[in-house]
Amino acid sequence: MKKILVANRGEIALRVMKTAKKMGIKTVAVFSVADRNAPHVKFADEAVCIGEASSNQSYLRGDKIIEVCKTLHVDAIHPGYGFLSENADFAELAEQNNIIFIGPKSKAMKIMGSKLAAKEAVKAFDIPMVPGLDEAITDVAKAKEVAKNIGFPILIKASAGGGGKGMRVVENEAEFEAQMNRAISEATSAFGDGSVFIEKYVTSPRHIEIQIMADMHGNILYLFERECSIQRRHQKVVEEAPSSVLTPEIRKAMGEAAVKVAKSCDYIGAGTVEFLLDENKNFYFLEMNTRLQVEHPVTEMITGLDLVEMQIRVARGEAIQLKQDDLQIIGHAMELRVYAEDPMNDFLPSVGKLDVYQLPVGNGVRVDNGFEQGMEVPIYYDPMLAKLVTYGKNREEAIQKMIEAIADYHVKGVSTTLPFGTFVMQHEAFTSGNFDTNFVKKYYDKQILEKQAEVEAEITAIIALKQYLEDQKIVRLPN
Ligand code: MV4
Repeated sequence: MKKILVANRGEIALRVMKTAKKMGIKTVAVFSVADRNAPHVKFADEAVCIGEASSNQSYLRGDKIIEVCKTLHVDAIHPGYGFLSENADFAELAEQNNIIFIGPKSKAMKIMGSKLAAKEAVKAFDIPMVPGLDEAITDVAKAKEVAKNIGFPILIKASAGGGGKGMRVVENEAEFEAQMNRAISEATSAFGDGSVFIEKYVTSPRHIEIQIMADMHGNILYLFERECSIQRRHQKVVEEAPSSVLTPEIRKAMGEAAVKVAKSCDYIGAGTVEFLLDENKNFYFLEMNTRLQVEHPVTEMITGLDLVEMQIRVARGEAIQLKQDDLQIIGHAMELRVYAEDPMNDFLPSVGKLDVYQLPVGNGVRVDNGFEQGMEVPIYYDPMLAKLVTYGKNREEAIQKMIEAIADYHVKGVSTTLPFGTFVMQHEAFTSGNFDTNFVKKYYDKQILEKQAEVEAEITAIIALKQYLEDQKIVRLPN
């Protein structure tokens, strides 16, 4: 494998190219007209413009990307996350053109892209699942009966869904039909597939996912968990590894269940198996994401592994040399997604120019970044600027480093989720580890950030005054 095309943009395109470069592999960037001067374009050995700004005309144009691969003699495509990363047809198209798709086979992508197909595939593997009906609702009366037997509240989910789309909570029998029809119409318009099914609604779960890595020789490892409960409307904001609630026994059970999920679809490469954990620490398989995830750095920090390097090696056909017992968790890692969004204004995208953009540096601080000072934040794509990752010997140290790194991260020109990160890191429910997926809804209020800003301004003023007085002393010394 001599040349890799990265079919993505922003921080993840850079992240992938850095590892390729380290491995002595040439890189090709593709870009839209909005990204002409983007860092991923400058970093790559070669770069090709593939279309207009909108994703539909650029980063989602699988046909154009394959053409670039053929013209530039590209050996493999890394899709990153989002865009074409979970598109089975694109993976197939690449293979048909003798280009390696760095990811699983399209068959695995197709199975896991459908929640109902995924449930069907794992059935034979004894994986714990939320009580429910594992087939699409066709008969409303029958579905109602099932819901009554499970007990309300129940959740109606879209089979093709993701990110909470087509999901509806039903509190009682009277609401059932109306909510079901909403879920069906939402799923139809969002995914072109109106299949929905029923599950018992777990009201205060933690969202914990297991990273797995599989090769073509039957080796499958689990690289432990990531805690992803701190999210806002299905958008993750803070992730960490390990989770503060898993015992070694539950970790092993979840890890082994994740490996079985991977086995059930002949998985190859990096994948993530999502679970819900209820108050009694029962875990349930939700779905599998067939890509490298945004939050993979926290796993890299606690395992010392480079997941992109492993993906590339596996895609080249190499066998994973590590055994499960070789792996251990060392330390604790925390990640904050730095979005160009305004936490004071309902997290609306905050576009504009990065008049000031200075990253924190230091021991245990990693920033996976895709922007530079002076750049405009384009309106066309996901507004994530960077991922701020900290690492410490324990959770307290990782949190403390995050608070300091946020203070050392200077952005002017757009609003960001950095102050929101400080709020999370200082909240008692977060520091104590006593939180679930309702954390943001339950505790966040923009007035808290307003207060936080006031306190910070006071502290800054006090520090400035102290410094001023110190300086006065120095000036006076010669007298
Ligand atoms: C659930 C659930 C409660 N009970 N399933 C949300 C997106 C999709 N990946 C699955 N999701 C959920 N499924 C049952 N049976 C609660 C959620 C959920 C959630 C899951 C993970 C992270 C954040 C979440 C926020 C709200 C709801």
